Amino acid sequence: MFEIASVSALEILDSRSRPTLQVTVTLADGTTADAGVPSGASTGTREAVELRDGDTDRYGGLGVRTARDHVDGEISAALQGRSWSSLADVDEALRALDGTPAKARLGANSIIGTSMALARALAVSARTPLYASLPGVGRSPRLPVPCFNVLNGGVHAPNPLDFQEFMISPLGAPSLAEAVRAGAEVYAALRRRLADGGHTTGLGDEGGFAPDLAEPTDVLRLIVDAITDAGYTPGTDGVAIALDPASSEFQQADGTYSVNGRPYSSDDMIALYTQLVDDFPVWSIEDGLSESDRAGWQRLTAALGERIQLVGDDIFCTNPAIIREAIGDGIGNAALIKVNQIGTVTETLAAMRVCHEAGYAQMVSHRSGETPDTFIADLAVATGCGQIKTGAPARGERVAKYNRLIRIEAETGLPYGLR
Ligand code: 2PG
Ligand code: MG
Repeated sequence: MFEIASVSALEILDSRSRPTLQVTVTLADGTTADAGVPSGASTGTREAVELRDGDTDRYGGLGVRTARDHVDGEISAALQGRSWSSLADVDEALRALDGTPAKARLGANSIIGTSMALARALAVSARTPLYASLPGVGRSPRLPVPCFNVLNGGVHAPNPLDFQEFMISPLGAPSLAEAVRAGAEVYAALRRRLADGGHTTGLGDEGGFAPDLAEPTDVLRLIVDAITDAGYTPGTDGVAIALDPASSEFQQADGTYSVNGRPYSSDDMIALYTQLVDDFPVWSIEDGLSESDRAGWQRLTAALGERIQLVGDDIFCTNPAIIREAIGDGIGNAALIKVNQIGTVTETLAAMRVCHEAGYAQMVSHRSGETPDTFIADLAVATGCGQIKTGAPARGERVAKYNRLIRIEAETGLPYGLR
């Protein structure tokens, strides 16, 4: 049992220079802990609601003072002065206090910040690392394979590339530390390739390069070359490639997808992905089709689900009920897991449990707008899901998560790799 003395919030900046919340929870035993709230750009329509002030005189309407005031006022008042038996108890109370299906009243940003800070405070109070204190989902802990987003496009970069994320996954690495090394070495080799080819080496929102390239196959060729340059084997024995096209963002009003100026039907997209999987060491594709293209997703899963991982992000929104329904419909074979998409740590764990029970893989994920908060590193380890994506091996808010994983590996010696 524990008691909460206070909950408070500050409006701080995220990695994209937009306001977000830092929430602080103080327990009655004096323990205090913070959490930084992440924020997406390519969001699913069924995500829990991120509350923004809409006051265009401040931060172009993106201020979070209303959400901050909800934390300092209603949330703090509701959680004080009684005892609680678990994080799940408090998360359920937060959900009930909000009272809307998508946390639209108090804001998912207020609620997830409170939930994360409380989870951390409970770990500190118990003198346990966060990864050892978080409730699991029925699997032993392990170090996840990091998926480094080395080349950015879509809404995360001002280049003409429609696909949002080109990631490298050191599946064949012997340890997390060696996986991080592979990620950084390939990243350096890719920078050299880009510079030698006369491209800019400026970065996108998640720290990957953002050159003026528009053709996905051109990017894939460069990445395969960079993997080889760095002395690794392209493929699942060495360093493989994961894509997040984030296709909801380039689906047109008529339902077709626009890739490098060409229109593709859902079936054309499936044919394109099949070709990419034939020609390149692509082992995972996230949001290959849009969140509204359920029939297309079913055909994509039938076509490629035995060969590669098909991850649902926008179409699942880390929502246990939505994921359960999609599993029944034969959509995808893995889920992206983002804490702020659903709005509490407990519901995030429930979403992972639903996946685990159905044999769907899970990849824990950052958002494109981040803080140096490393919560998701501990979450990935605690749940033993085996996969995490948290941007390039560059930029402080991304590297903080990878460095946290290095620390956890050093402390625990837990096994590394996919499940
Ligand atoms: C995604 C994410 C994270 P955003 O689409 O998977 O990379 O982007 O946070 O902008 O939704
Ligand atoms: Mg995505």
